[in-house]
Amino acid sequence: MHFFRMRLLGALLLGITLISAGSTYFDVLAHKHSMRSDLARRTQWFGAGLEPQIEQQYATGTKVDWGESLRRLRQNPDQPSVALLDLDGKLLGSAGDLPPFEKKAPVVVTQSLAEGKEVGAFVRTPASGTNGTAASESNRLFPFWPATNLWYEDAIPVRQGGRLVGSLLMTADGDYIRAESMDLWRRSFLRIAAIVVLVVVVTLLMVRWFFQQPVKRAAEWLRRLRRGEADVEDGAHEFGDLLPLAREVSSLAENLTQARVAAETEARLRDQAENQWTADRLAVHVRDRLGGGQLFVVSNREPYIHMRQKGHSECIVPPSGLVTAIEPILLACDGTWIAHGSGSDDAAFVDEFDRLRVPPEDGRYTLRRVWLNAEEEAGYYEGFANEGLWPLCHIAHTRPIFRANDWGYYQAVNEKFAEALLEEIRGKEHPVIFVQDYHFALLPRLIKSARPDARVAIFWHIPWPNPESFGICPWQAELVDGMLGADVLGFHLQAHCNHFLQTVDRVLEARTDWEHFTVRRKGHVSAVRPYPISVAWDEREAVSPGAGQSGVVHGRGEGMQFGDLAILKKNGAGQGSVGKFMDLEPDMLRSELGIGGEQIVLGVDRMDYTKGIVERLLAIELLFQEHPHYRGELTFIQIASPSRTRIPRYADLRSEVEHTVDRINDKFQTVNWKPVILIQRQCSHEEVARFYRAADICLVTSLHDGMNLVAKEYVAARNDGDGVLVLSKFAGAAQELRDALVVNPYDTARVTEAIVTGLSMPAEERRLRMRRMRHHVKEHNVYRWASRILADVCAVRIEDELATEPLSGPQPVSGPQPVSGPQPVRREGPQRMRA
Ligand code: ADQ
Repeated sequence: MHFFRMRLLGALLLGITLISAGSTYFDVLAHKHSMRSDLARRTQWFGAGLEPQIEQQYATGTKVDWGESLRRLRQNPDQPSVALLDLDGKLLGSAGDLPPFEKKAPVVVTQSLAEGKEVGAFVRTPASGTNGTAASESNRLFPFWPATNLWYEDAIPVRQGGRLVGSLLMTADGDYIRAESMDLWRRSFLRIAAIVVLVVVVTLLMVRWFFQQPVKRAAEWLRRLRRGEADVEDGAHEFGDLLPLAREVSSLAENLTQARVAAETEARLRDQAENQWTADRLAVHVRDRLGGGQLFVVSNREPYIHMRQKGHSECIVPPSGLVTAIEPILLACDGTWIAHGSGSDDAAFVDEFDRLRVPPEDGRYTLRRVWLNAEEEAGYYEGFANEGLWPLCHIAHTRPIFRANDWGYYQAVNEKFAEALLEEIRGKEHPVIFVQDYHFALLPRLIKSARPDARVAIFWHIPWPNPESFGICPWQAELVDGMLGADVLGFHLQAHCNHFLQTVDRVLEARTDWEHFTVRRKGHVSAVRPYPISVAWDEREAVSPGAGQSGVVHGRGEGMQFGDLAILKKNGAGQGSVGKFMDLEPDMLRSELGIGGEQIVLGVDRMDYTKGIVERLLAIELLFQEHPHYRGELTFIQIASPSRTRIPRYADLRSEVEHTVDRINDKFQTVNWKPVILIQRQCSHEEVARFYRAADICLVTSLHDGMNLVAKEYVAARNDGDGVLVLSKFAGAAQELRDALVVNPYDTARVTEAIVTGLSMPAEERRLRMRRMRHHVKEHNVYRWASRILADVCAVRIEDELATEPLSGPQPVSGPQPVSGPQPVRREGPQRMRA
């Protein structure tokens, strides 16, 4: 820094001095020139006035005392000195001080006589003392230069009757010109010195304020960051005005922090020989498996939604488990995510191919938006998917509605997505395609028929019912055939895989292999496997149900499914910021909500009839009825985000829930206590996490659920090792979280009993159960889920299949291999096949 300052100062001094000296030099030159012209002009005028009078005196023919005559004519001592010389240069007379020229006439005189016209010039003579002031002045400044005097000499030829008779010489002292020039230099020097000092001081201060101090602070921050003592977010303001640099360095630092956390995690995992998956490990794993291939994800919901709100655009991240699991892979492999562009401002952010790079602040993979009109959305999404397939697959006693019109839209939208996907994979060799959920049952077949070289997986996020139930669907054969276009079909549970194979057996001409859990149809083999989904596990041991990205809003949109709920609150906690909320005391939450009771029972769901919200409320009502000592002591909080509000069944559910809550509150509430608090909105990650940490019991009473992420999120959030989970036996999660209090949600008395058991459970048992559940969720997190399904689809031997196509007649069964994960339950008896 010292060296930098010295160089800066040197450059400033040199630059300012050179510029100022140069400009002063030209000023002085101009001034000198004007003074010289002025002196010459004055002398010439004076001579021009004298010349006629001299010639007049010559004309008289009398002898004239030229010395006396010139003294008379000169009158004023300030006027130039004057001399008259004859044709030989001999002095005839003079007035005033003259430069010494006894031996030789001045050059101007000789020249004027030779040419017969007036001649003037500046001359220097050795300092004579006649004009000592200016000469000594210059000597003082430049003592090594010989002292001289400056004169202006002007010679005018004198004629008598046209004949040249002599020369009139005028000499003017010019030393004052040099003195004034010197004075100008001296004043300029002082001015230059003042400017230099001022500029240097200002520059040094600016360097100090705007550069040196921010750099010093930033360096200190980087040092602390390196030692792990500072946060990445602190960095931006340490840089002061060097903001663009701050952004780059902050993102570099963030990457470094992540790399360090990943390295530490890996080291710890190696040390503990644990089988824990992280986002980084998943990214590396999938990149290896993909080789040169590219990954394409298709889902109805997009990972970034642009919404127009209050006149400005906002980017929302739905913090779904899907985004958490899939995004690290796309970030690492630069793949493409194809989804419905559902945001009100989505169109404003895409290029001419409907693509944009995301995350918005650091585009690392492509989001391709597919546009749907209102009829398509109503028919495909609300109609066929959510009024038809959703109740069809959930045994929750809501009648599925199948309309031919909706089916038409469902087919059309699947074709639309297939077209978009085919456009994206054009020219790409062996692309890997990962299709999400029941919105796209037809997509795998559509893709595979056009691009047999593509590897396709589909994951079905909801249950697959038994074949009798599925048989209600008039288009069951088309749906199952569409799905069998995939190489890998994933469900949460083995039971769902079994149901799917049974359905295939019933509805299609296909060969099912119950030993390897594969289906061969039209020469193509599909593997059917369970991949129980999970939640992200943050190494800092906080809940992180969604991936965090700075600069965007983390939330979920109204009516979204599978964690697709819109939280329109800024600064949602990413994985890095969760820690800040861990300090918030449950007591604070109680006082914020005005909760009178000591204990909290919690429910978190989309407002969906499959989640058993009314059944849960009935159990709470029974609790207060049968166990009055909980009145005033316990509060039940239900967070229910509005979902699919345009569908009548959902509107009915909402009013049923509200009436039930009102009834319970009317029955039991007191002045200081409200038994049930119903929060009907979407909450941010950190809000949900706070509720999870404050709840003594989390109630998950789904009537039927593929997995249920709330159960796992609750466990992941309880980094204090406490809390009790009451879990429906009809939720997929019950297969894994054996230490929950498992209940039948239809059995109200048993649910109430489980709540009482949970509330009175000894702390030791609570902690033991929670420890076991946390261990399971940690090891079976969402990264492991994604790694398994993608590893399996990448391992599919497409080449073998392509080589043997087209097939005719029944073929021997051989599944794609190798396929990881637990082997399916083997059925007793001979292998069942259906040709
Ligand atoms: P869903 O039925 O939508 O998805 P579920 O597993 O119940 O999903 O998870 C719901 C998610 O939404 C959780 O992440 C939860 O935190 C969040 N959530 C719920 N209410 C919220 C609120 N008010 N505010 C903020 N967040 C809220 C489908 C299947 C499930 C399966 C998932 C994943 O129905 O069985 O587990 O997909 O495959």
